Amino acid sequence: MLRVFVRAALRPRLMEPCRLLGPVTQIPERSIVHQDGLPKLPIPPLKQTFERYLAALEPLICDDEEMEHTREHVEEFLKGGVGERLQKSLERRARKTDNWLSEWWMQSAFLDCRMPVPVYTSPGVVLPRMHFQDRQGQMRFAAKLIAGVLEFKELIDTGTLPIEYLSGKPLCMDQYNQILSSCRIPGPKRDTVVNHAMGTTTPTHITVVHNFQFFVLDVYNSDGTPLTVDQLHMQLEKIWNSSLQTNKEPIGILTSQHRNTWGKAYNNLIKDKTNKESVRSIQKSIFTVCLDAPMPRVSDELYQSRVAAQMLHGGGARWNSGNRWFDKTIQFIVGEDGTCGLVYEHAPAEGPPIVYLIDYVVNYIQRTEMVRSPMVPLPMPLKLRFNITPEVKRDIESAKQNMNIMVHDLDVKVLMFSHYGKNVPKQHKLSPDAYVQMALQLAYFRMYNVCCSTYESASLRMFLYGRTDAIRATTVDSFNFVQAMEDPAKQNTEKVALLQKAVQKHKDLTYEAIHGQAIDRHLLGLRMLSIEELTSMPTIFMDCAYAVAQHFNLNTSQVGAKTDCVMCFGPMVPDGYGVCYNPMEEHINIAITAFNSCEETHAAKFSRAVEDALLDMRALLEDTAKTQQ
Ligand code: COA
Ligand code: HC5
Repeated sequence: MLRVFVRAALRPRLMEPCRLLGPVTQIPERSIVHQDGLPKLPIPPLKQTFERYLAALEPLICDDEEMEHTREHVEEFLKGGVGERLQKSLERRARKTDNWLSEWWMQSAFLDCRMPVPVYTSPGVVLPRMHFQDRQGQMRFAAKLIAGVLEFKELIDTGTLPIEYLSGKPLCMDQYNQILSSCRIPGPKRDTVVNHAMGTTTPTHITVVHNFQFFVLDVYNSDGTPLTVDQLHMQLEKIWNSSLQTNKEPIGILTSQHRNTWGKAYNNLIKDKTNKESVRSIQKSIFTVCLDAPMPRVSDELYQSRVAAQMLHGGGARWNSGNRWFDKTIQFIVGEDGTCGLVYEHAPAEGPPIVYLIDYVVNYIQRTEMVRSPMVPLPMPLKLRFNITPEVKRDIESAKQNMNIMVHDLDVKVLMFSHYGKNVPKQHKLSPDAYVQMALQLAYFRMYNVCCSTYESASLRMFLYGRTDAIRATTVDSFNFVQAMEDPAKQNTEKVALLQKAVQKHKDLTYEAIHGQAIDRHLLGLRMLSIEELTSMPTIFMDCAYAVAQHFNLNTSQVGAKTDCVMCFGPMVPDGYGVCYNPMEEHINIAITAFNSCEETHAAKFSRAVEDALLDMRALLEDTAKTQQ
């Protein structure tokens, strides 16, 4: 039975000025007000957070004196009254708002963040390679994809998406209202996100980009029905045929700039009325489809890594980086050689709703045949005009240069680990997610002989408007396990026992995180309030240990999909790795990124270390199980 939810955005959101939601005019009657039943994000007890913070630091800070200093700072914070005062303020904020964190999180994690969105914040998704090999196939596929997304949109609009669950608890569905018809807008200091899905006139067009040229494609007939696959196909053909020139200015590449730079360039760009209207049309559109030019062919082994890079940045100014509007929340990318996937601007939503949409659309594509429908002549899709003034031209040149630097700097390796999947850890009664995390810990330790601060995303969607908190995967127990694996004097039974303990610890941390009891967002809240309410920053946020704890060399996330796709994102720090994995029942897709400008990191080497770690861990479990029989 499908349960329905009410568009959460219909209720007034306190403290959410950063989301410029359009005026709400239609309030659909819904039978079950799912969102209203969701609990509010709690504020963990102060003492608990700091006990857990000190425990998290233990494997990371080897210097006893430094650890002692931090203990003193924590003690002073807890006993000197400052902690209590901030905690009380936080509790007041929680009482007054639907979610005490969401505005702060939106600002600090996304809108205040000045790095370019491609590579630094926007994740990519690579779909399995499709069977088409030419332009016809590309058009047919793109037409089905568009129709599939429109069918999914209908579920969002009517509030009939099935409610998702985690650990038996219903999840907040609000993010689905944010992923279509929305767009990030650059500002010289802070960005905003506009969402046109709730306005008086909701958008009825998508943006299609081909050879750097942008088109408005109306995807609904005048009676409100969506265009059929056949009709969409015809319209895409028209777009293709009227954008054959390949010498156009890649205006979209402006959106890949550092946000301050883009903020200034944006104001300059939209001074011109035609440019302003064209930009508004892209921002208002439901989503974007990028029909990409063919990329250089690579071996089958490198194919997935090449496509992951194409999703993250487009391949550079010469290739498809200008065939994007990186501020757009969802951009589907379809190439001629069977390449397809997407890049999405992260501010409005987490990966799981995007992946749920993909699973739906892939299923739609598989079950849909193109049926010839009676052809009502449709108008030619409108090509968006841009007046390229010398200043805009200068901004485009600078964006091209910076994009090329970014492309050269990103090191991507996709590991399609085919030896086993969730099945093996499950057979050994271990949580697959915790098990993969321990493999990452082992790989890192083998490469660097130390452990590092590790971030794993945990969903907070059990709570109204919840986004994420962090599971700090490096623990005393994970450290004991990886050290034992490298110690020839240790018996296998002991190694297995340490693995089980480390996995259990990870499971406990996961449980705490998804139930709103992790430490990172609480610390963020206390720090934000310190800025707002105190004259000086408490020493807990100023010491070396805090800096080490925040420097996530391993930036990881599990995003499970039904579709055999690869999810990817860039590292969080200059000397770190981004690791996104999709554990399937019998194999695991893992995308690893690093920066070439860092001599210490190497995505392919780390990938080999992860593969070895996963193989060694299975061998350890199986050998030990055999000897115990
Ligand atoms: N023995 C046997 N099976 C076990 C087990 C055990 N000890 N522990 C877990 N399992 C099973 C589970 O029942 C589950 O089964 P399923 O495959 O049939 O669903 C499966 O193994 C997976 O469980 P596990 O690996 O423990 O974790 P999880 O899938 O619950 O994921 C998180 C953990 C942290 C990833 C998840 O809680 C979460 O927060 N996901 C969202 C992350 C996110 O938002 N990422 C994107 C950010 S943009
Ligand atoms: C399509 C997969 C997207 C995964 C994106 C993701 O995991 O983003 C994390 C979100 C968060 O708040 O934890 C951030 N991270 C990339 C830094 C892990």
